[in-house]
Amino acid sequence: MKRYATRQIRNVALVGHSGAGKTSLAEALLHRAGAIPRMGRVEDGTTACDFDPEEHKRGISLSLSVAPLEWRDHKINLIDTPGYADFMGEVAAALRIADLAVFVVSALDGVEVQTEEAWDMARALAVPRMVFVNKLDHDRASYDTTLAQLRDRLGSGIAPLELPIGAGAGFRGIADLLTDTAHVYEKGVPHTEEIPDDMEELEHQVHDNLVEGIVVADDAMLERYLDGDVPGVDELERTLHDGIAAATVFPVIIGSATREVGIDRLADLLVEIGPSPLDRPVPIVAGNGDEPVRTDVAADATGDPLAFVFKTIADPYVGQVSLFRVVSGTVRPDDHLVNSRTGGDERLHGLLTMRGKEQQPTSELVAGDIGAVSKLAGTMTGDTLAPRGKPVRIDPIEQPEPTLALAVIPHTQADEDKLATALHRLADEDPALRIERNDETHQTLLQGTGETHLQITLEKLTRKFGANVDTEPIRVPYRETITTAVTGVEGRHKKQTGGHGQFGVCVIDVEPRARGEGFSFASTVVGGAIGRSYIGAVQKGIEETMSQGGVFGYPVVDVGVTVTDGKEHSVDSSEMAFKVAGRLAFRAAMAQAGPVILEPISRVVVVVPLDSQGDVMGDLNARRGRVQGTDTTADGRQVVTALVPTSEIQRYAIELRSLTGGRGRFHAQHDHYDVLPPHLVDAVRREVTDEG
Ligand SMILES: Nc1nc2c(ncn2[C@@H]2O[C@H](COP(=O)(O)OP(=O)(O)O)[C@@H](O)[C@H]2O)c(=O)[nH]1
Ligand SMILES: [Mg+2]
Repeated sequence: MKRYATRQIRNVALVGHSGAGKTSLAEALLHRAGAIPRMGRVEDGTTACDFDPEEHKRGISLSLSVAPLEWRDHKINLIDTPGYADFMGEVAAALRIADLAVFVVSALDGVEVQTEEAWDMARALAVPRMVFVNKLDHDRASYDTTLAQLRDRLGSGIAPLELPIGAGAGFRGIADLLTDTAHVYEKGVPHTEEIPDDMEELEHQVHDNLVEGIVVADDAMLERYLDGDVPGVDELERTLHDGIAAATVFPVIIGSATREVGIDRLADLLVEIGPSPLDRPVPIVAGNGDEPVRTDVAADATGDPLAFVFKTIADPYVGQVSLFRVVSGTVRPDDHLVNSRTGGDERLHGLLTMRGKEQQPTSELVAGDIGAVSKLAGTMTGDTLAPRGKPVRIDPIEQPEPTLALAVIPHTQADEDKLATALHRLADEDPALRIERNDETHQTLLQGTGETHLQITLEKLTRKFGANVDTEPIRVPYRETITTAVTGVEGRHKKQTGGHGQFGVCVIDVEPRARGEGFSFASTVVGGAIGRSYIGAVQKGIEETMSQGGVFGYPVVDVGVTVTDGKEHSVDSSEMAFKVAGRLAFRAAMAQAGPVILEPISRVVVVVPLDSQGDVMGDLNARRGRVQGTDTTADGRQVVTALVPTSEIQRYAIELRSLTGGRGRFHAQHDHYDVLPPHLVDAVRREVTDEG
């Protein structure tokens, strides 16, 4: 590939709902530009951007991928992203390094949930945006409906630049509203014609829409327009250009990825009006710890080299590959930079450009360009590499909260040996994945953003690292306690087995303590009825019993114990005997002291559209939840806060998604422990194993 200056680079993220045609559009752009000899198909698993077996199996993209192409003396770095709800973290990463986001919207399905979600993310980051309405060759495609939805759901500034000529199978070209010309396609190649007569009226009408969409970006022009003064084409184009860069105007163009209609026009537009890295300085944090200074750094190829790692790929053979954007300066193979988070030195051994999974060595990458490097020593996604002595950071990428978890159990010892490393490597590659060991329930937990995410993780675990696991539901960390005080309970351990016997007697009082106060132990034994070390042994026996499980088989908490009396034998007593006596006394006392199971309660905050608030609150009630309050966000969504038993929301990620058509979000956090209602105790109690 030729060398390109920063101003000739375009970093373009393709985003939108799953199935809209992003990966196909990337393929069509690569094909039109001659970067690939023939068009692959998503269905056949032959596209440049979907390359993982897990992606082929499902026919959907699961992680972002980068594919560069050359068009009219420019280098366009396409960043294809997944559109599936579980993988929005990948979209967040792509939006952080793109200078323009092309929203691909299917003219068949319209504006879908994940498109709106990604639009909100792009708006929050002030990323310039445009829309490509795809699949216009489809029989059920409707441009009018789609355009109306774009206006309705994405807000002001939607500026349709084009109209389709022909519909469904008869879709054959594009009318350009700014220049009043028709472009008719044959096998992906366009020729220019007059606008068909029967379209003229419609064209006028949409042209007015276009002008309205553009003039909103410029207050003075909007005022003149409202006074009846319609701006000329030149003025419109200039305003359009400024409006795109300012992320206030969003041009809409049209086509068909699989039929390769409108692809050249998209590429032209990216080159002509797409912002270059020069237009988009990157916010950085400079300075050492105490007094961080926030500034912007320009994409200056002669400046200090700075690289931002936005993606890590774990390859079991090659090792780790880090994808980065050169924020400023120029990087070359064997350059030394420092990881600003760790302070560790990193040498950029081989410098690469990526196209999907293919890697090409490259001799330099200038400011604004995207590349990769393998085998960095200690760098993760979200890290910044900077020159030594100039620790500069770029804010890490915001990751979605894990909302669903499952527990994994290795098949064999060999699998167990591989598991920890494999999980660690997968978590390095996938910042949305969290691994946790729960010492209370003795489970290894995978936490992710949804069922598909966790499923994919398990497949990768086996495919990439050869670790085979079973899964099981998460065990709820129930506990137990007592509700009334009991006094004078005796624990007597007496055994005569041939020679040496075992003897120990203790008498205890127990009382409930407040939630969270834990265990307390005291002795009121007087007159040396039992020795000091035996009292210690009683305490040990009780503490062991509490952690092994009380009458229902769960750890016992929040109990106060007092030893009041006891008996010892000069020959047969031992610490062991008093430990056993302590256990027996505690078990007996607990059984009389109104034992209950405590269940964890989570504080759940659910954000949903107004029209599903009723359903969501009803559902929370059905889960034994107690709604604490409701609120409204700035954009009119409802925020419901509730306390819900943790056992009832283990799979809430899946259930909320179906309850709200994917429009609901939630966050759950452990809040406190509360008594499990008596009618549920039998379903929850565990076999108590007394190995007394
Ligand atoms: N008819 C038609 N189908 C398309 C078009 N673009 C993509 N598709 C199909 O839509 C499906 C989803 O496409 P894909 O590129 O994977 O969408 P993505 O999830 O947005 O990446 C695939 O079956 C494609 O063949 C198009 O322009 N017209
Ligand atoms: Mg895709």
